[in-house]
Parts: sequence; C-alpha cells; structure tokens
Amino acid sequence: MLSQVVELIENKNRFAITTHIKPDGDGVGSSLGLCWLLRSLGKEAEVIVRGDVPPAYMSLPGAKEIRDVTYVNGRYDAVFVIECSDLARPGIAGLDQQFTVNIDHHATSEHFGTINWIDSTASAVGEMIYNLCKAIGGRITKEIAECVYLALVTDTGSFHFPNTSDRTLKVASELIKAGAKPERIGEAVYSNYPWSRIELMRRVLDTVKRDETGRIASMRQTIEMQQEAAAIDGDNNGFVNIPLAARDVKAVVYTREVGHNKFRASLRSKGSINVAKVAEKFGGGGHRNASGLSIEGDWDEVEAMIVSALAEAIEKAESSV
Ligand SMILES: [Mn+2]
Repeated sequence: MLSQVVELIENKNRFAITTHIKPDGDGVGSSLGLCWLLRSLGKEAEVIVRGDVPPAYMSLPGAKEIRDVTYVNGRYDAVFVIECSDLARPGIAGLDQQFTVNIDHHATSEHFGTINWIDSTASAVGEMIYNLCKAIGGRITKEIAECVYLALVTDTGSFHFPNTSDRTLKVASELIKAGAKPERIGEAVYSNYPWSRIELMRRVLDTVKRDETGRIASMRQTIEMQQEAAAIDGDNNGFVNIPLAARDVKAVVYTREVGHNKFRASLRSKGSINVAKVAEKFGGGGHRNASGLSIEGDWDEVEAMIVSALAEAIEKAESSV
C-alpha cells in the first residue's frame, strides 16, 4: 500500500523502474514520472525496459535515457514494476531476485511484489504517481508534470473514457499548473505517427465486420499485414476503438496473430457492458470497458467464442438496467 511505498523511498537510495514490454503511454509516462520524483528527492533512479519505447513517447524528458535490458544488471535497493499483471510482463530476467514494488491500477493484478500498491479507482498509474508525490511531500516538477500528464491523457482517451473522474481532472489541472503543455503533449502522442501506422490501419480496417445483430464488431491483424506495412510496435495503438465510433456497435474484439494459431485479443465496450469479465473467462483481464487476453486455436473458432461471450455480456448489461 501507499504508506509502505513512502517508507521505502524515504529509507532507501537506489531504485530502478520498469514496466511491461511494448509499453503504452501510462507505462512510459508513469515510469519516467516516478523516476523524476525519486531524483527530485535526491535518490538514484533509472528506467529499464525490455525493447524499444514507442516514438510517441520519446519526447518525454528522460525517455532517451531509458535503458533497453534483458536482465536486471544493476544493483538496486528496490525495483518498481509499473502496470504489470505479473512479474513476467516486463520480459526482464532476474526480477524475482529483487525487492519489487508492484504499482498498478488494474484490479486483476497478481500481488507478486514484495510491496503491492493497487488502486483500481485511479484512472491511470500516472494518477497514483501524483498521489505518491503528494504523500511524500514532493514538488511536482515540470518533468514530473509532463510525464504524468501524458500517462493520464493516453489512459483516459484524452479524458473521455469512463475511468475519467473529477480527481483525474483535478490532477491534470495541477499538472498543467506545474508546466505540462496539453497542446504539445497531444501533438507528440496523436499527430506524430510514422506512415506505417496508416498502412497498417488500412489493412486492418479492411477486415472489420459486424455480427448479425450489428452490435459486435470484430477485426483482425495478421503477421503478414504487419510485414507489408513495415509496422513498428505501437502502430496499432487505439485501432480497437475505431469501430466503437459506430452508433450501433456496443463491443469490439480485435485479434492479432502473434504466432501459428496464437492470438492476442483486445476487447472494448460501451457503458455497463463488462469486457473485463469476458477477458477473465479466457484467462485475461483488464477494466470494464477495456480488456485483453491471449488465446490459441483456429482463428474463426476463437473469434466466434469471444463474439458469443461478448453477446452474453451485452445481454447481461441490458437485463440489469
Ligand atoms: Mn494504465
């Protein structure tokens, strides 16, 4: 919990921060925000991530110093693990030998850390980093503000997803006061993609279809499409939300081929339709309106199973109104 994290930071000096592989805006923004907070408190801190950081987040202060590592190769008093469901998600060997601090806002997170601070009421881990800064008596520097603001913007869909609360906007307001520039960060995130994103989008959207009710949309991404588009990690960020823009569409499943008969699926929904529950049926997890899972099998069958689970979730939501 928060008090344990505060006590740890007050008593120790050398920290590393990591997040999941293929990090999103909350993963990168929160990790860097925490890094700047620790440094502002006179501590040694660095961010270590397996693989590349998406270009959309490279303009953040400190992003260029993020180290790409495959194993924990420094000596730390503790390693913060941001937004990971388990200790394998960062893809970094040796984390199990470290004193780890699990910080997450997903209720489904395993309590894998030596310390676990889970706040499922937070819109983003970024909001938790802000709370940590306040709890420890730190000052929101311009660097912290920019990193945490990006985390909030990306995890709340620019402040319109249902996780957006009055607290989220209050925090965002404080971050702007501390120097975060919404226009600059918005442009860096949303108007800064390589052309390969557009090429990939064209191919993925070509597969979009609806079930017979017209309320569930599905679309696919093959490995071949990625190659044809010369896509890089993060190029497909947010694709899953595109079909939700249609009035009648209540839920979306977006499956990506990751190997032979192996898929990663993202689920999205509107209103009270709970796709976290749907993902859990298949061993995944997430939030009510945004979740994900991994699955193996014949693509058509796998997709049909998920679509029928989504249909059940829609019925359930409607019958409880
Ligand atoms: Mn998040």
